[in-house]
Amino acid sequence: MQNTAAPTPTHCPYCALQCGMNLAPVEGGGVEVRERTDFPVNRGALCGKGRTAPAVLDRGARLTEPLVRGADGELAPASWEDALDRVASALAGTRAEHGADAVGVFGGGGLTNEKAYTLGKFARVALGTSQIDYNGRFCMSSAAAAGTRAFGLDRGLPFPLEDVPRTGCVILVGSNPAETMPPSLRYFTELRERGGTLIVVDPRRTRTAEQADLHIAPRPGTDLALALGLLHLVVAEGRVDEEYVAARTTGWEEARAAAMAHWPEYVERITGVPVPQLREVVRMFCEPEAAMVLTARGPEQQSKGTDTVGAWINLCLATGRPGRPYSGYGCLTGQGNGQGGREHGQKADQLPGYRKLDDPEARRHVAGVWGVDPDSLPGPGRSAYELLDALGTDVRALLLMGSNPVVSAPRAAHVEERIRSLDFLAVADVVLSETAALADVVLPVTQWAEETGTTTSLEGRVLLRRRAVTPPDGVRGDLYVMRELAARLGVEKGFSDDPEEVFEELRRASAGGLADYSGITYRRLAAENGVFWPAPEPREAGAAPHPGTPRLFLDRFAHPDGRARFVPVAHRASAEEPDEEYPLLLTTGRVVSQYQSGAQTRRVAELNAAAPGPFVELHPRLAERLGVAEGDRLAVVSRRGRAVAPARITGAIRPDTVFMPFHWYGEGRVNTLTNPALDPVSRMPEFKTCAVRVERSSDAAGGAGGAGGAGAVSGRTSPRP
Ligand SMILES: Nc1nc2c(c(=O)[nH]1)N[C@H]1C(S)=C(S)[C@@H](COP(=O)(O)OP(=O)(O)OC[C@H]3O[C@@H](n4cnc5c(=O)[nH]c(N)nc54)[C@H](O)[C@@H]3O)O[C@H]1N2
Ligand SMILES: Nc1nc2c(c(=O)[nH]1)N[C@H]1C(S)=C(S)[C@@H](COP(=O)(O)OP(=O)(O)OC[C@H]3O[C@@H](n4cnc5c(=O)[nH]c(N)nc54)[C@H](O)[C@@H]3O)O[C@H]1N2
Ligand code: SF4
Ligand SMILES: [Mo]
Repeated sequence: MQNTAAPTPTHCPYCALQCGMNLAPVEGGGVEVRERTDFPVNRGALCGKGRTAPAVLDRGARLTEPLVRGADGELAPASWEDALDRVASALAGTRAEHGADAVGVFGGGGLTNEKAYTLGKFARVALGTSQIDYNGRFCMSSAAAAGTRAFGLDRGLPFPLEDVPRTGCVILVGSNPAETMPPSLRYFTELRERGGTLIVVDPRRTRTAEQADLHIAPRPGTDLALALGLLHLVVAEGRVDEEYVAARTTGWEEARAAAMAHWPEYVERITGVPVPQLREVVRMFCEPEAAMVLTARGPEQQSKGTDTVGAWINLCLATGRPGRPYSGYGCLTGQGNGQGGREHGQKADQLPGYRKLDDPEARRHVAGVWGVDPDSLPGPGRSAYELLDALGTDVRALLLMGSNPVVSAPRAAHVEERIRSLDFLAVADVVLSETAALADVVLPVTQWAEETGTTTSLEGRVLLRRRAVTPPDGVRGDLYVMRELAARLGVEKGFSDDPEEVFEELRRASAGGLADYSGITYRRLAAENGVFWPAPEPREAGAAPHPGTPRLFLDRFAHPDGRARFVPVAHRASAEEPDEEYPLLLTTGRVVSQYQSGAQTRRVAELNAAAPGPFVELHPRLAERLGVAEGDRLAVVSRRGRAVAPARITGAIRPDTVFMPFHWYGEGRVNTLTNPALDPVSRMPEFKTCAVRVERSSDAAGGAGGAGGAGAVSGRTSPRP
């Protein structure tokens, strides 16, 4: 296919909002972004990342040929045949010597549904390994676990964003859409214009919090106590919706008893939020007919993230919100395909259609679609951090597709050391990320505008991305990589590099599952601007297609009895609390002009100019106590290591807390500091809370001034023994 004259309607490569955009060919090759107004979610608006996304298509920014590490220890160009042979023989060799579970696979929530589905199948069928997980574990896994527990089903938003302006009150918990999904802000602006109120819960007064009617700034890691204190007040003030609780839920008595143990004064001591503010939140949330709680990574990336989200869901259930019009609980999923990426089998415990790998009926169904014996499918594997932690010991070879863990994983220096100790690492990526630079083989793959595929947005809306430009010679697709590797591992059938063919198989594999896509086709997606799952195929031939399900739970929840479940939860401390040696709390997050590990956005000049490097946000009182001035180089030290970046002094943060964004490698890598303490249910690491001390960095040799490495690191300089 050549560049066509008409612009191609598609979606942004980055976040879960999946803004619609048009790509128009430009003279001399390539494409530029044009406004696309027919997609209702963003109605043409884009943030800077979406606007500049074509820059990463340029040859200069990306990989255009396979790289293989030679005897001299350096990565050097190779043919596709040689690169694929080398990967297949290394994976097969490891499997023969150490067993199938010595081969690991690590995926990403940015991969299309077709890729994520194929990666899960590749691990279980072509490699026969149980050792697969993905970066979504670091993202929304706590909300997913809590949603499944309470409602029997996890779809981030159980209603479309267009419902937000029609509700009476939104509590945004640990979410900063002004930086992380700017075009979505209009929904909150419109809410307020219509007379609704916005409450933001964030230890920092963010650009989002500045727009709120009420900003609550708890200590990081205390949202669980906060939600319990609010529920306590709801009960004490007689605001429970008894009729709803009786008709639509189970477990209220235990959850009520647990909340009553959390007195407002006790909650004030834990969270730092004054009791009158707690009362104000309860009033604003309970008075309107309709209200919502939306969470994002702030409360979720905690070693108690599942219970924390559970506590917010309990508050919603007690006040009769979920399953009522313009009401309920939702999670703002993060990555481009963060929703679909967690439904179709790249997760350690999962089969397509949001099925469970340990469910015999699910195994039978999916094995039937795959044409394999159900008993040949391995069982559940390790979660993402546990998998990374096992590299070089139990897991000796790794295929990585769609993640850059050397920057983004918790306790990253340790993870980097584990990755370096592998017998063999293959990375498929569009750029030479810091992790790809450590690989034995790097496979350069096509990206969003160069290929067709589906993503599922934060609303649960399945969308079609369309190919708009011809990829450079020397680049192949992820589906091609998996097909070719499977063939070299002796599995000739069942792997296609045609995305529509893969989607047709995914439809059958998902049929009857919670995330049922069987009634969705490429043709429908092209015509309908997306379809909300579940959308099962009608049983009778010739029947009208299922319209999709924008709003869930209106009649029943997804548990067998149709009721939502309260889960009794109680406050507990974070895995690491401040002490004399590490007296401050560190929390982490994002800035608008960089995306995730920065692998893509640090290669875009305009974005780099806007956000050139890491920084440490701290309160003026703390700065004064430490004798720190704006721009001073600071060392932030935790039990796991030390990161250096310039000071940014602001009254917008709590004096007991410092904040760093996580988009950079090098001395400013904040994940050198973060704590891999895991939530017992979701296995989410505690990215948002750990204990640190802050010092002026006396290390004058640093030189880089906190820029933190704009490009990729060089790989190992000597071959592995
Ligand atoms: N520009 C940009 N946009 C992105 C991304 C990106 O990297 N860059 N990534 C995408 C992805 S994958 C994701 S997951 C989303 C994430 O989207 P968000 O969740 O909005 O992003 P974060 O900045 O990680 O965290 C949100 C807020 O949580 C606050 N917070 C920290 N600790 C706590 C706490 O203990 N309690 C509470 N209540 N709040 C706390 C932080 O101060 C921060 O303002 O963004 C998506 N969009
Ligand atoms: N301290 C701290 N750490 C965090 C977080 C935090 O809030 N604080 N947030 C966590 C969260 S929510 C997330 S989602 C993770 C994200 O962290 P990562 O998993 O590192 O995410 P990305 O930087 O998006 O990495 C994606 C990689 O895949 C490549 N890529 C993009 N598209 C494709 C494709 O189609 N195929 C292939 N093969 N490669 C592709 C990109 O170039 C990039 O190198 O970080 C987590 N880490
Ligand atoms: S908000 Fe997200 S989807 Fe929209 S343009 Fe920005 S990065 Fe892309
Ligand atoms: Mo994420």
